[in-house]
Amino acid sequence: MAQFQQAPPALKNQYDDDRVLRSYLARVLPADVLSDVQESLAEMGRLAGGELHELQLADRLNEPTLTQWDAWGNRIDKIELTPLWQRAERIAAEHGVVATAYEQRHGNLSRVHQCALAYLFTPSTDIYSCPLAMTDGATRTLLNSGNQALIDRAVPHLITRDPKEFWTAGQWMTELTGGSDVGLAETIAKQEPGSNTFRLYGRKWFTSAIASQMALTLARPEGNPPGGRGLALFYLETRDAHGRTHNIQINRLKDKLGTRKVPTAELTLDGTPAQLVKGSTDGVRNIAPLLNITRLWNGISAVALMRRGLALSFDYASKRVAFGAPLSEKPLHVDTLKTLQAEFEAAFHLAFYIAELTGKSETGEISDEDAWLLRLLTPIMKLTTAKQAVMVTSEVLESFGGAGYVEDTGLPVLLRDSQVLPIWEGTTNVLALDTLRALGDAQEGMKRFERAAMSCLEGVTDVRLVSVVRSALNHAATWLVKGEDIESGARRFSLTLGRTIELALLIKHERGSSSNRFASVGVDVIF
Ligand code: MFK
Repeated sequence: MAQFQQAPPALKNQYDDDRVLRSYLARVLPADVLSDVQESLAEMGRLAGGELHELQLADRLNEPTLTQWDAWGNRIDKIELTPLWQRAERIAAEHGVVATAYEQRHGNLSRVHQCALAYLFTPSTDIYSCPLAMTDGATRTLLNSGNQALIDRAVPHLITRDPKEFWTAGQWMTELTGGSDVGLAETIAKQEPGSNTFRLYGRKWFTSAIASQMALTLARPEGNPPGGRGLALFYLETRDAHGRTHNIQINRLKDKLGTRKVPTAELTLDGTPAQLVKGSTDGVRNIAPLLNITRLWNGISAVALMRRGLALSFDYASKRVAFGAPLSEKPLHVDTLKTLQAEFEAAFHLAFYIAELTGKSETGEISDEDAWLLRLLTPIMKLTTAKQAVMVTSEVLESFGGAGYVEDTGLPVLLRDSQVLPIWEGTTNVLALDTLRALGDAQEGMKRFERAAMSCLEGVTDVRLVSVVRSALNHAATWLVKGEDIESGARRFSLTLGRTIELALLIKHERGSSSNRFASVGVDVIF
């Protein structure tokens, strides 16, 4: 008896196949820069759609392990990464997924190039973007600190393309007392007499990617006052030349809903040697550059996971026949996918706009107004794209019917991994409050935001598009003027700003490029 066989979804070269990324790069990169970066992106797209994706499916059931004791009773706290992650680390180093931003072959556009690499790399590596994000953030933080000894010691490792020399960095902030409220941290730093070295004592409760060679962490030098200002930013190396930890006990790995390849640990620091990075106070302020870079990675990862889900779903729609025709010929199915595609495209343009502004900020080519906008839009982008990723990946699973709910299709991990995006690096509510702070004077800040959004529409003649943006801006501004219970409305307000600027950027892109396939869909579904 002939048996029905269902062809599974397949991936092509993930760069060649990505109309959104390609049309964006064609708009923002000068022709010579585009031609220079294309080979690296096509190669990453080939890996992501081929070798890495196959390895990801084969690696599905593997997880990192912690071995606390050796056979002879010695404490070793050894972490073993899965084969996918071991390969991902090598590829990340060789292809400069962090380094590209710092080599600056293309000035401020190097950040866009690097984010495009990260976007292609992320969805085939089960969130290897986590250690890379922290590595990138630590590099930026050390460079900004001006601490030349630490820069000379660590940065060459963080941005090398040689896998043997490559280090990743951890970011240890969260303690039992404070996840979001970092200022409550209890870790104490005791200075060694007659030395610049401190010893750290405390518990870190949620330390991602514990296999890193170094970490930036917060601790309170003895005698400092409570709160974030009394904390200081410290640099530490996790192990000695023999692989022994520097007085760090790894108590256990977290049993998480998703990001299961990420070895996230609970730690006890019991006299861990550490160096001050910048002054002996204001740790929260001094670690902020790291937060802003990892929030950018959060957004890039959000759009990358959306894109992966949609690439698989669009491919499957052409293969899956039901009720007499492929799903790609069913108007309701196509409408559903287009709606998701519009969400993804809007999120994509906001995330990459932050990459553009970050690049300008890093090379000192940013205007005061754009620096203000970067500070405001970073939390807005993070919170908006993270919510979109959870929604889109959930819908992607549904677009496969029951297959989307079955583990060995490799689909459920998309939703599980997306669910971390609104949580880590600041929850939606924490970032909404940060948005209010970054806005500054609310009325004046809103006017500046309006100017930024409306400048995207210059030359747009479609009154319907312009009026949708204008009415969303008026809605937000009117709510601010009322001044009622600002804090309780902060999430709705921030999401309104996020979706408004996304729409404005989507329109700007469609006006500036040859492709306008989804513009009209975008307006309908974004509002
Ligand atoms: C896929 C890739 C994603 C990456 C994966 C990485 C995995 C790592 C997982 C994690 O580590 S998750 C844990 C992440 N934790 C957070 O993101 C903390 C969330 N909480 C906040 O962001 C709070 O708003 C904050 C801790 C900053 C509040 O702390 P405080 O002690 O109340 O500080 P305060 O007074 O708000 O800010 C202190 C200074 O920092 C102020 O400047 P001044 O001293 O000049 O007044 C702030 O303006 C400044 N500041 C705070 N956030 C800033 C910032 N400056 C610039 N940018 C920011 N984002």
